[in-house]
Amino acid sequence: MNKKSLNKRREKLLNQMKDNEIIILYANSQPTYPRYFLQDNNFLYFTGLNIPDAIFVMKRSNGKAQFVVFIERGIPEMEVWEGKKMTKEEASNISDIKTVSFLDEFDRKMQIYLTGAEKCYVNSLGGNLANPLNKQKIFIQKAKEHFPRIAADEAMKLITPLRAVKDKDEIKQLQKAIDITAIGIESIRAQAKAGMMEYELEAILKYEANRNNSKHMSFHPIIASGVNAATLHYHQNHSKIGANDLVLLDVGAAFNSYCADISRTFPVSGKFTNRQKAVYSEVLAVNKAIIEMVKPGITMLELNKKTVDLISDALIRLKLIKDKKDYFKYYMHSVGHHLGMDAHDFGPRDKPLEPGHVITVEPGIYIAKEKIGVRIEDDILVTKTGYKNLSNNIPKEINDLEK
Ligand SMILES: [Mn+2]
Repeated sequence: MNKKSLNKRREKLLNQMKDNEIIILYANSQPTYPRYFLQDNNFLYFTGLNIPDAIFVMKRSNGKAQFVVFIERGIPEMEVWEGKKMTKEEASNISDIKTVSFLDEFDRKMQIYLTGAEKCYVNSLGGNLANPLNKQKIFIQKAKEHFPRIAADEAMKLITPLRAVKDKDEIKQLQKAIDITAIGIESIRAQAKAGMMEYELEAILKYEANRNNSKHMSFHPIIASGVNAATLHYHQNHSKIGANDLVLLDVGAAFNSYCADISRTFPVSGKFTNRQKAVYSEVLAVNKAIIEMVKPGITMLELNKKTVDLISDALIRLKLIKDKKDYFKYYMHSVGHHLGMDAHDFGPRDKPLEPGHVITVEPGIYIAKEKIGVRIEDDILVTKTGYKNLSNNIPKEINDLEK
């Protein structure tokens, strides 16, 4: 991440805050075995630091920002096990934050920040009684005991509008993630054969992603053949692919924490049956019609309403329903979501889309009794005049999918 972007983001964040307000963003913790660390995207977005257990704090007073990032202190005896920790100088250099302190100084230094503060925004404050308290909530509890005047609020309120609008740098990284995913999908289509296990196709995707500069997936890939494609969040990927099956891929590689999210559906035999072709054509027509509608001013809710309308008509043509209101038996999700550092990124559903928003358009029809599930998903950038389909190069026309 370049320093200019990081500073711009922090400045925009500050502009959303009032005097005597603090925002505290926690990095994710180092997980125990198998030690697969993924950073908290809000922390990453404002600091550029991909290290566990750090904390970013920014306070606004007299219109000015005061900020610090706390990092783990390296313990020489642990180095042989864990390697070297990032130093203060390195952290400062990456984040362009001048004040870097060690975590063991957190309580003492926060005393200074909290004195006179009125409100404290924290990430991941959202409530779920089924979960244990996280570090954020424990901090707020303690802060309120010592400083009863302080109110607490969810930081996402301030962050969502910022993260929803992607800058040029972010679009580039998203495009890269999509292009890597395209290589994976192409390779899967070239190698898929009846009799293979779905997880073999998963292996091809992950191999191509890793080979092409993506360290991890955006989310656990869905590789669903036959009837499995009618289970929306099928993730086991453990069935044998049948000779006449359609294979539904809902997959994405991540690049520098930016997530692609693409769905394609193809016949493993290289030839659609008539019925599969009929269903596929209807979904493809909806996919294209909805993409055409994307422009500043329209809302995700409006796009979904139109999708329901178009799919209902299609379902009648396919003789699956007689009454339009029964559409939900074959189309149960909504047409898309914002996309960015999170595969389901932060962005408004009920407010107008703006240039710089990136959304998915992913209509589908799912007919379990016919072992057919079709979803076609593209990643769409909202531009000043309309849209740009970032996944335009990934084949979805019937001619291109048949061999
Ligand atoms: Mn999606």
